[in-house]
This record gives sequence, C-alpha cells and structure tokens, in this order.
Amino acid sequence: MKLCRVLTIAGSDSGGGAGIQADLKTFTVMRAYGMSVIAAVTAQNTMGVQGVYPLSPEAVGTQLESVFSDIGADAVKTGMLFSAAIITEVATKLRKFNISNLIVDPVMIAKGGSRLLEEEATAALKDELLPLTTVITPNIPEAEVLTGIKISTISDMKKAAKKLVSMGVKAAVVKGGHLPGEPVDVLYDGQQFFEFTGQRYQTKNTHGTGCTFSAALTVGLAQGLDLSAAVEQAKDFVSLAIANGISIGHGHGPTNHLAWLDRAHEVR
Ligand code: PXL
Repeated sequence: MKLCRVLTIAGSDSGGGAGIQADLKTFTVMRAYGMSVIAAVTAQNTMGVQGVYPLSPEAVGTQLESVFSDIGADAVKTGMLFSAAIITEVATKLRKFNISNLIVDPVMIAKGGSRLLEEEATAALKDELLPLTTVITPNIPEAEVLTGIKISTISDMKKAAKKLVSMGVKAAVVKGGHLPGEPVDVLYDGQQFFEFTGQRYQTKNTHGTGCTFSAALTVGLAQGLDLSAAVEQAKDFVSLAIANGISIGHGHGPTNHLAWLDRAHEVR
C-alpha cells in the first residue's frame, strides 16, 4: 500500500494518551506517515489537566506553511484548537492549500471539565471550519453545543447529524458513547444514515478515545476507504484500544493503540 501522509492539527497531551500523541501513535500503527502541527500544549496526566498553554496563531500558521508548502497531506484532522484566532489561522491555511480531506474532531472540554476550546471560539468553529469539513466527529455534548439540539435518543442523533450537514460539513458521525446502553454511532453522509453498534467495556482507561477514533478515520480516508468503511474500521480500532486499555497513573488511563498491531499478528 502507498504510504499516505496524514497531518494532525491539535493539542499536545504530556501524558501521551490523547491529542497529538494519540494521533501519531494511531497513524503509525495504521501504517501511515504522521505529521503534527501543535496548536496548544497541555500539562496533563491520567488525573486531569494541570495547565493549558496555547501557541500564538502565527506559530500555528508557520507550522502549517512548512508542512503544506513542502510535503503536503493526503488527509488532515483537527483536534484541540483552543481559540477563535487559532481557528481562523487554520481555516486560512486549509483554504490556501486547497485541503479537501478534512476530518474535524470538535474537541471542547476534557473529561475533568477543563476547557480545550474557549467558549467564544464555537462561532469560529461553525463559521470558518465547518464549511471546509469532509467529516465531523462530535460526541453527544459537542453535537448539542454545535446544533442546539438536545440529544437523548438515536433519532435525536440523526437530527443533529443532518443539521451539521446543513451547516456546511459534507458528512457527520455523531458518537453515541454518552447515551446509556450499547454505544451506537450515527453517520449521515448527506444522503443516507448508517448506524454502527459497538460493545461497551467496563473500564476507566478511556482517556483519548475521541482523538483515537478520529485519527483512525483520517488514516482510512487517506488510504482511500469509502466513508462508511472508514468509520467502521475506526470504530474497530478504538474498540480494540479500549478493550486493551492501559492501567497506568492514578486516574483515567489511556487506550492502547498497540492492540491493533497485536490483532494484525493474530490475523496473519
Ligand atoms: O480527547 C480530547 C482531547 C483532545 N486533545 C487534547 C486533550 C484531550 C483530552 O483530554 O488533552 C490535547
């Protein structure tokens, strides 16, 4: 298989379970060439977020110029972007370099409650990033903030996915993990709905699941899978990573990106 170039534009997680670190681990075990543009640095461990240090919009813009002007990318994902000014800078460069395969994980708040996106940056996310987005991957609280729809059923998830498409994205995956029962993710591609049912694992080691899912989706799309196949593969990837989560630290441990490699060994 051709070695695809994939880029994440996101925040650094010093604890290694989420953000840039989760993305690069996912890219690597899925056999893609990973690149990273850092929007913010977080001081973080399994217990929570101890500090958030955004980079200047200029620093983000220069990193993007460096990558796009020389190397290019087959697909790009965004994670923690933190501020309206950083979002504006990212959108400007994505337009300048005609980036067409864009996966947006609209990261807003960490598990412990720390803001990874300033409240006043939601408007910039909607106005500037959504029109450039191939597929957006909100969890239920994020989908509620973006659409204004209260979500408590799969039918509500479908309404929200459809509304996101009306707001400018080509497709939306609303992740159902926050609803009780078996986790169902809903994909709307502008024409059809797809439902993906997973298994719920009893574990506290779930730090970085959203980042890992969207990173796996980014690789699938870069490698040429169609959207529903890429979502299915990403769900398999994150499910294996959760099922084999790592008990380190004193709080929510990370998921295990290496589980995908072990499965590959078993399959062979
Ligand atoms: O999973 C959301 C997320 C994204 N990016 C960074 C994070 C987190 C969650 O803690 O730390 C950097």
